[in-house]
Amino acid sequence: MNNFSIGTPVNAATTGIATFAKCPICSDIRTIQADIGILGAPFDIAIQGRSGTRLGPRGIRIGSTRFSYKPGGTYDPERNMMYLDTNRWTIQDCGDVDYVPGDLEATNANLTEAVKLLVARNVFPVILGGDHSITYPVLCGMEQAGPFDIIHIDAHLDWTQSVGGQRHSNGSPMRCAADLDYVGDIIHLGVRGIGSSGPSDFADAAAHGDQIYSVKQVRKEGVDAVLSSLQPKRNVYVTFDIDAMDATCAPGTGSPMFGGFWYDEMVDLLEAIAKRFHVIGMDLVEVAPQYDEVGSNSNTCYLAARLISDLMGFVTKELE
Ligand SMILES: [Mn+2]
Repeated sequence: MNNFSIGTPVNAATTGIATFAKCPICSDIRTIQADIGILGAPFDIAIQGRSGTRLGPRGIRIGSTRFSYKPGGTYDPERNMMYLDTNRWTIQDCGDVDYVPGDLEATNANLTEAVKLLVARNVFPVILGGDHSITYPVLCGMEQAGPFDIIHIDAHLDWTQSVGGQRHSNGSPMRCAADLDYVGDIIHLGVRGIGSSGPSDFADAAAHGDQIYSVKQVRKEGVDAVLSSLQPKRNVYVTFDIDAMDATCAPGTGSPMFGGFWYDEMVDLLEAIAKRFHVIGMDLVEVAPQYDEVGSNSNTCYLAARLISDLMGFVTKELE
């Protein structure tokens, strides 16, 4: 969306409406015609630790205004490639899914329905969380896109049985995902540190056939070896918890963890995922901008926006 200008608009990052990467707004998801649809899920009522991810989509959008996709694409000098050419790819920001205060079921139903609408219209969903409980209702909305495998990038396993009887907390999305009959294999990348999943949860995940890799294991074995635990060319959904990244570059989250991935190695991983599999959708969750603003720094929001943009660029490049 161009700013008003007597001459050619500059559209500087600090101006205009802060849609994702300042992409055009889709005002009615029921009639969307786009290749990629950005959709916010600003809910954090299922979080166990520090709240705040309800402001995640807004924070990520503000972080993303540093990018502006344009005709001809954006140049990556390291790869000598142009990415996300707006003449080739239509990316629209669908706004947020409505949140019903205190009602996880009604809120999740809204999210599932919105994702179904995107899938039915062949739009690649990019979901901005929200706490990690949003992934299960997103996956429910992805049923028509199944079967598919899942790549789960996270400091935590997220296979917790229940938290005080609540099966849909932010500690349980992968256990819930494993119950869906159109979800195939699951791999977890980045698991480390303290989480709500205990030894029996890890045993359950292993019994389901999940492959679990810590950051150290990914580094030791290499990206190709780790990704070879999934069949190539299959459909894959990517769910990305920002706490997979090291706490020093991603402090703006409920449970930041040291010993995480660095940006450069994550970009290589995302590129390898896009080349090896057919990525059909993604979410990025657990960004809590409140904890990010030390010294007016919004690194985590910017990092999240950057990682989403990188994966969108790699995925679309494979289809050009
Ligand atoms: Mn998680």
